[in-house]
Amino acid sequence: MAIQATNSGIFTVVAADLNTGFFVGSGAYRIKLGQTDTPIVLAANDEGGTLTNGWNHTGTIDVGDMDVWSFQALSNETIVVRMGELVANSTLTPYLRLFGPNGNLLSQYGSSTVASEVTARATNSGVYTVIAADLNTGFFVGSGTYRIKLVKTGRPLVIENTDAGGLMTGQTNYDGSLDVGGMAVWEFTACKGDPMNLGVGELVGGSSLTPSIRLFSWDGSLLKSASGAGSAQISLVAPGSGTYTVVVSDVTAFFTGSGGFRLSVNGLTTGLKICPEGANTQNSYVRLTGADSPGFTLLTSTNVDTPVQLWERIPASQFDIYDNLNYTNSLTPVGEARRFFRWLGP
Ligand SMILES: [Ca+2]
Ligand SMILES: [Ca+2]
Ligand SMILES: [Ca+2]
Repeated sequence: MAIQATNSGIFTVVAADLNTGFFVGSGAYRIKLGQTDTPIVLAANDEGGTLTNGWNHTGTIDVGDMDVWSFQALSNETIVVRMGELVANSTLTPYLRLFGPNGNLLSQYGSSTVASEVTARATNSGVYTVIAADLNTGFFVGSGTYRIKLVKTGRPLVIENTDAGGLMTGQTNYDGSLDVGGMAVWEFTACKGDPMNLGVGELVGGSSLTPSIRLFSWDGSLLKSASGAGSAQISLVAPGSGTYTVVVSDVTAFFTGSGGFRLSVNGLTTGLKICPEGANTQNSYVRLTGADSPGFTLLTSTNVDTPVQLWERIPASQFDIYDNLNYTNSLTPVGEARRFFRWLGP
């Protein structure tokens, strides 16, 4: 059972038997509470806890079990969570529910026998809760092992060495493989006006994979998505300067597809970028984006010959939650019209 509390206080659960309505049954049982915005305490040999952005977690749903996972999200971030059974044709019907910090159910899916996806855009910052369970024919009789993965826009992204995804490095091709219910994620930085060309195609022609590509803006909004039986392409001009997120997944009906894929891009990269944002007679504007290198300090000066000790320091605290810093450079007095930036290593 699932309810949303209308009052604060002590709630009471009565667990009993209802065997054919005459209370003749008996037996040992397991009972578990999942509560939003509440620390998760795990029993031995159970699964749940913190979902790491980009990481594959695994668990087991025993009959009647549910695993409680949670993570922090910031307002406006887009959240995607996928779950897939690890053993093909297990009785598990993967069932996901996503709850917001205020306890509202934001998304749920349990209609596929093999995989599930829930997605939402955060309207509040706080702790989000995901309940992974079974919905086999509606009577919770299924069980099995599963994989679960969270992807959300915004950093950091943590990817296993054995998994595809992460920070784009300027390559044109990234190969990977999607198991049922899998998902791969990359990030890159771009300046407003930069061309962004992305394509995904199955590596084995005619595989069950229906490749899908989703591109999210630095502010968490979905910019564009595309899918196809064998391939899909996205082509657009960056509408702003910042960190972009790319999600590759399968969108076969009921998420039953799987297979190898190749993501092809126009040399997109991750890292600090200094993006011109225009000028008027008084000021020029730049946005610095992608400044997430730990221990590095960004320095600026209007005179490149100034000794490095005298350059103005821009601490990480001046960057916003998107790792962006909007910088206004006064064009007056004359001689201030140029501004230089440099990284200082740790
Ligand atoms: Ca479990
Ligand atoms: Ca199944
Ligand atoms: Ca296909």
